[in-house]
Amino acid sequence: MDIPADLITTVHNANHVVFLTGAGVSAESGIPTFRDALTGLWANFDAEQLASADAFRRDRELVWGWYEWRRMMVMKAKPNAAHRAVAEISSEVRRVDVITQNVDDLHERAGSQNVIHLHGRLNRPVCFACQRPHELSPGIPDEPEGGRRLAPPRCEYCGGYVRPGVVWFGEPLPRREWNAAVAACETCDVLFSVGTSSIVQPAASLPSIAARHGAMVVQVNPNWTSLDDVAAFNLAGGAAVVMPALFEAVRARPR
Ligand code: BV8
Ligand code: ZN
Repeated sequence: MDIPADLITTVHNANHVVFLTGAGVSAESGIPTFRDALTGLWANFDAEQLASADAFRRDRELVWGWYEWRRMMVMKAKPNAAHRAVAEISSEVRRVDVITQNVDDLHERAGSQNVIHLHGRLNRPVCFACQRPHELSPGIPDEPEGGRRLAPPRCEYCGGYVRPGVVWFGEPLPRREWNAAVAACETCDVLFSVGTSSIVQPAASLPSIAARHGAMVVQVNPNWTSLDDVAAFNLAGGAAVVMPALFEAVRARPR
């Protein structure tokens, strides 16, 4: 994959790089992208119908089953070359922030530190009633095959139902994570938007915030998104191919 020379120079000279990632960065780990994660029982739902508090109130076993199925897939998956390249580039750039919309832990397992999770995490469930964290039993419980309903656990403090620790549609993003993401975008030299359809707000507004503060915006996505018009470079390829190629090119530059 050819990386434009002036992009390599910009990254090589950058003091602060931000990676904003979406489901596409985990695609090559075998995790279906957000809009593809609807198979089996869920084939006739659209994501926004399942990823909401109303859906959980309407049918908590359907929703809990969907998230447990996704969590099992993540536990069985491995970080791919894109996650690893994002982690490794930290040794070449003074400051790197990883801001993810993903609810998996593949960036952490690839070695990235202090990952900012805008939309929560699959492995951090909380009580729907009192919001206290709930400890999941370790290991991969029996495989809820794609499409099984599962009864969510009960909160040990108040008896409420446990819900996935993710931000659902219509719910506000966690304030600390959102503020940290905006602050990083206001001072970075380069923002890479990797594997996101750039549809979900307010996450999709981050690249424009970075561009308004003078950052170069680079998109990595095999498909067109509305960000194509904002990005200085559109690297049309899979993240697991493009990101390692970028990292190699930057590392090959003499210091
Ligand atoms: C809020 C956690 C307010 C759950 C998620 C109308 C206009 C504008 C906004 C709205 C509107 N109506 C409603 C809204 C707001 C709404 C929204 O944005 N809706 C969208 C659908 C228009 N947003 C919200 O509700 C947010 N909250 O606004 O609150 C508020 C304020 C105060 C008080 C109360 C309320 C909350 C949004 C968070 C929702 N939760 N996730 C879960 O995961 O189940 S979002 C969900 O979508 C995932 O996090 C996912 O990451 C995210 C975005 O999807 P992508 O990551 O982009 O994944 P997708 O499948 O879409 O795309 C994959 C991309 O990868 C594709 O482009 C593909 O080409 C590419 N790709 C594929 N393979 C590869 C690849 N790229 C690289 N390499 C590859 N190999
Ligand atoms: Zn509780």
